Amino acid sequence: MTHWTLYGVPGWGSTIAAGALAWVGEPVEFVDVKGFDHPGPARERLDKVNPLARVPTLVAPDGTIFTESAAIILSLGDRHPASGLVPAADDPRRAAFLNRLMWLVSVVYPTFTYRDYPERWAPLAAGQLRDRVDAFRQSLWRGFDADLAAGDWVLPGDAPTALDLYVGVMTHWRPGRDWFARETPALLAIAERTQALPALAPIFAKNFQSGADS
Ligand SMILES: N[C@@H](CCC(=O)N[C@@H](CS)C(=O)NCC(=O)O)C(=O)O
Repeated sequence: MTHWTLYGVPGWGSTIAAGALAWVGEPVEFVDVKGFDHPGPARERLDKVNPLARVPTLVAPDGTIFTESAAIILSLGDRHPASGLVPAADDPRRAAFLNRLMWLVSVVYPTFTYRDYPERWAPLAAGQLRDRVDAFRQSLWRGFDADLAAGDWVLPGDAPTALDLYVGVMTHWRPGRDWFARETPALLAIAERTQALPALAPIFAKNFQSGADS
């Protein structure tokens, strides 16, 4: 096998992996597992590769299975050090990159796990869980926006990194583009710059046709 295989759903977290693969120029076969979050054929298909049943799930040409977006980003960065996806070890932006990447996947991302399926976690208080997690996530995005230095990208300097890709994708999710435009305009401007990058524009166009936002 010479290509990567990405299991995902248009507009979901697999878009981060699809964007990173396009950024570094790796060929990929996309397997659409829409509906995997409920019992059925898509779930059975994904379970065979990733029993955690999450997207992105990415299978490397050597058969290695990635089930975490940050691992995908860092691994593609290792394979393509000149791509700019991940700042190199001696880049002064490296520490801030790692810190923000870990924050995105360990603090922001789980809010979707709990908010999108509140009945799994709090069947007797699903509405309350939804409201609290929505408010928490909004506070996270506001804090991120307030921390941004003036500039075109999340990190200082002229070049985008994978952090901009996360922002580009995640600002399509709740609380939605209108909220980001109103409350965190600097983040939204980064998202718009990112989705106009020539390597990424086709990925964003494919994943966020109307109705793909979650
Ligand atoms: N930590 C994982 C999170 C992946 C994740 O939660 N993906 C969501 C879709 S965007 C998912 O698969 N949700 C289904 C579920 O929680 O059942 C990552 O960074 O890749």
